[in-house]
Amino acid sequence: PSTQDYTEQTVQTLPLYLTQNAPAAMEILEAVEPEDLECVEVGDGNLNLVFIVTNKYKPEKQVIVKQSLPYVRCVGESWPLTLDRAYYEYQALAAQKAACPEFVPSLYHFSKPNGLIVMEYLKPPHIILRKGLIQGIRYPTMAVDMGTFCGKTLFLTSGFALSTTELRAKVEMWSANSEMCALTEQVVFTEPYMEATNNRWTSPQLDDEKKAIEEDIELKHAAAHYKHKFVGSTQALIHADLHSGSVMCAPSPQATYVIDPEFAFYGPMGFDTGAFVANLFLAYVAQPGHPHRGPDYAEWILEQIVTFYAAFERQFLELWNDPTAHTGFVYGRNTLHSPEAVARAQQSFMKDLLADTLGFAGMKMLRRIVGIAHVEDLDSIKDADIRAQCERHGLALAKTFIKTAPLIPSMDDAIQLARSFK
Ligand code: ADP
Ligand code: SR1
Ligand code: MG
Ligand code: MG
Ligand code: MG
Repeated sequence: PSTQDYTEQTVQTLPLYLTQNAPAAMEILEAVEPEDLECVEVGDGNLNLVFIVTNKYKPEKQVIVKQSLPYVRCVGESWPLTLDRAYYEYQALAAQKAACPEFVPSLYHFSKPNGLIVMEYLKPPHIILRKGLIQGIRYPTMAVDMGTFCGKTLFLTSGFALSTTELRAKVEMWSANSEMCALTEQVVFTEPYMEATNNRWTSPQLDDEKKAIEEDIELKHAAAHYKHKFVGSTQALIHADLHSGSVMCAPSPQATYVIDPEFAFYGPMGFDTGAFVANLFLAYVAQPGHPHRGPDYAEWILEQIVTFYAAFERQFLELWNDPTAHTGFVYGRNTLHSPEAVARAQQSFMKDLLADTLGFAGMKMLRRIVGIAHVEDLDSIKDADIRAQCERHGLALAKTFIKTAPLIPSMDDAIQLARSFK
């Protein structure tokens, strides 16, 4: 949409906007007029505005309003960014809800010109997973839930479930989210490996580490391979920003929701599994900066990485083994039907996917330490020497993943590497 038809909402304007434009949201709110509504802005992400809207007279009746700004929020108007990201977020939430309804919030309203989505409010005790990990919360089913989410959304939107014609139509539609892909290409795959004004790192402690990245030909070669794969692979509809700030959890009873898929497009499956694993590894390497939690919590995080990946593989293979789900052309059942042929195909596909997961995980870890956008797990460590030590650990692990992912036989071996690099 052009910015002409766009009105940036405020806590003052939003009640009238909803009353005039969003009947389904008003129904959820059980509200009839603007005066019934109260709004607060709570956005803490890098890109957008987020409001909680409450019915003053029925305070349990609440919704979330998320609105794109015509620029990158954490940078300002100097970095314009398409309002269309709200359209792709809305479409991706709908597609993910269809594939995995249990872990995706409900949608109530969408306006393309305003880049505005109204969705289910995930109330306290739901909090952002990253914040929960910083507090030292142990979530009993989060890792399995996230494995299930990735298994279902990646399998069911891919050529394992779709015909070639269907897949190409989806690829065409989602390819138009290219401005968001370009942002990722810039801040994840390119700038961290060169001198760029957007980059930042703990300085002077990591100055030598940053220079070494720029001069490491083997690392830059491997990074170029993953960038090529990010741009050229069209395996599945991926979330494409699946860090621990895109997950909301409640501890007990445990609940898990995935939010914020505005970067979604048809890309490599391993970019999602890798992003999630990367953010757990970052939480792990940050543990010496949060000593009050004790060493057990660091081990708990590593266990979650293995549990997540096992649940992902289990869910993915369960769908592959189900003829009502495996209806697509990839390893089509008409040609590959003997149990030996299927076992071989599954083994080889899952081996490649593990390598992609670890390679992309390395890319996502490295960018969070020397690129533009960091993670609170590390940034909240006040002592710069301790923080730099944690970040060195993260960089060593990231570089090993980027350079040698195909040589790491299992996720158990990957967490063993994380332990051994201390
Ligand atoms: P951004 O794209 O700017 O990163 P997010 O979608 O991640 O925006 O939302 C920013 C914050 O708003 C989240 O970290 C969370 O605190 C809050 N939020 C977003 N969606 C919801 C929701 N459905 N329920 C509750 N809080 C939400
Ligand atoms: C300007 S970079 C901002 C980052 O925040 C988003 O959530 C994505 O991770 C993006 O890379
Ligand atoms: Mg976010
Ligand atoms: Mg976002
Ligand atoms: Mg990341």
